[in-house]
Amino acid sequence: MDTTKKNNAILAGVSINRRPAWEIEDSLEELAGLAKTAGYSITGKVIQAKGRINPRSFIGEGKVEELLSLKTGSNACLVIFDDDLSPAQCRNLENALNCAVVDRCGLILDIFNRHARSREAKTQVQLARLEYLLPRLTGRWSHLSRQRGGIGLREVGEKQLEIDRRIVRQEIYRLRDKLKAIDKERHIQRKARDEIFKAAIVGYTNVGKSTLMNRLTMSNLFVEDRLFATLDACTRTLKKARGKKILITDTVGFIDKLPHSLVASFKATLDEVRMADFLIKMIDVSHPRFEAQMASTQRVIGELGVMDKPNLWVFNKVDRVPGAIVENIAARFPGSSFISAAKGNGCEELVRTITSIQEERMVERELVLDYRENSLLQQIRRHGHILSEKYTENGIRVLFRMEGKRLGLLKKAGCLSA
Ligand SMILES: Nc1nc2c(ncn2[C@@H]2O[C@H](COP(=O)(O)OP(=O)(O)OP(=O)(O)O)[C@@H](O)[C@H]2O)c(=O)[nH]1
Ligand SMILES: [Mg+2]
Repeated sequence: MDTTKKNNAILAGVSINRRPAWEIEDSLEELAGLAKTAGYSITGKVIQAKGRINPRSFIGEGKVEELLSLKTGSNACLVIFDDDLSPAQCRNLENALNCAVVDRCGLILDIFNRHARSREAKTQVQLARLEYLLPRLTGRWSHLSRQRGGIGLREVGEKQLEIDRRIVRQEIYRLRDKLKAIDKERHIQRKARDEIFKAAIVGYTNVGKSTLMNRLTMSNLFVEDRLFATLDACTRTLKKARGKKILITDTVGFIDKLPHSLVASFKATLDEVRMADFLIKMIDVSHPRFEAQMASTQRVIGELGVMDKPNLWVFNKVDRVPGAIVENIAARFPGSSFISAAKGNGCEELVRTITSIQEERMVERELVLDYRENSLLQQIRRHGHILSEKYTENGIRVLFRMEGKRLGLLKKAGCLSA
């Protein structure tokens, strides 16, 4: 769906499984943030507090009536549901309300589509969108426009619809193949970096991940007060005074109810998180529900299967909250870091923490290297700390500290036994 125009929209939320009212209000507020990012003005909202889900129209008939009059009164062109709608529910609602209806997933896909920059992100988003749209292609608004190669709003007949579906399916296969090829390239790039300690910044969208990345790596990545500013994982070198090289990766933000198709197609990006040695779990401490952010972050980390990785909670935006509150939170989450990525508070300390975590992972080993194996000595220098170096009859006796994972380098060269 094309949402580039500034348009009026109405939000709709339902209390499923007796969720408390504040939870729905919060979720709708986040939905409003998403809608704003997508270029909409919110002109009203409807909440169905009780009752069962209507399989036909998701909300009850009375609520549909309420939505219709609100929509007409406020001149809205779109109704955005906070929960997943089935393709049939979406269709029925569109017919009843006589306007476009989209759910949270559809809206997120739309935002992702507009924020995608790299070839990889664009391919991932396009695939997720088509998978989302395929069961939703209807005569009322078929989304395919072959001329533009994109997706638009257009009325079509049944025959055209079948053709459209076929084209979408073919396109899905093509994009999957393309992603596989990109994934291969990535794999090769990652392998080259595999020997270097890598920390990934993860967390809810808009918490300040890219701001921290910019500070730590002196980069100039795009930062904005909007949801999903970053869609591409980006890896750079941590700039610091001493020690071994450390890489930092900025990642796409998390959000509750992220479309499954998106999670799947962002596999390559999220693989960066899986490959990391260490996770910086970032939270916006100034967010009224920062604890819900912590829970979401834990959940996604669990889903990615990286719960066991060494990690650190980093509470950002301390400049936005009174010191007493920060102290209170610090007492509740001992061992966490408190920073302002924008202002720089606590960032040097964070760098020291990351460095010491890298150093803690090092083990001590001794080796006697043949004088001809100069390149191995260089490898040890590059990836570890040499404690002593003695020139003996048999070769160079080196005592060094190196990360356990990197010892593979030397094992491969036959210098170290397992
Ligand atoms: N006051 C304050 N604002 C901050 C701080 N860190 C980041 N911000 C602001 O928060 C907003 C989001 O920052 P980003 O760095 O884009 O956040 P992100 O986590 O990368 O967001 P996504 O890429 O959209 O998931 C921007 O407006 C930043 O200027 C901070 O320490 N203090
Ligand atoms: Mg970002």
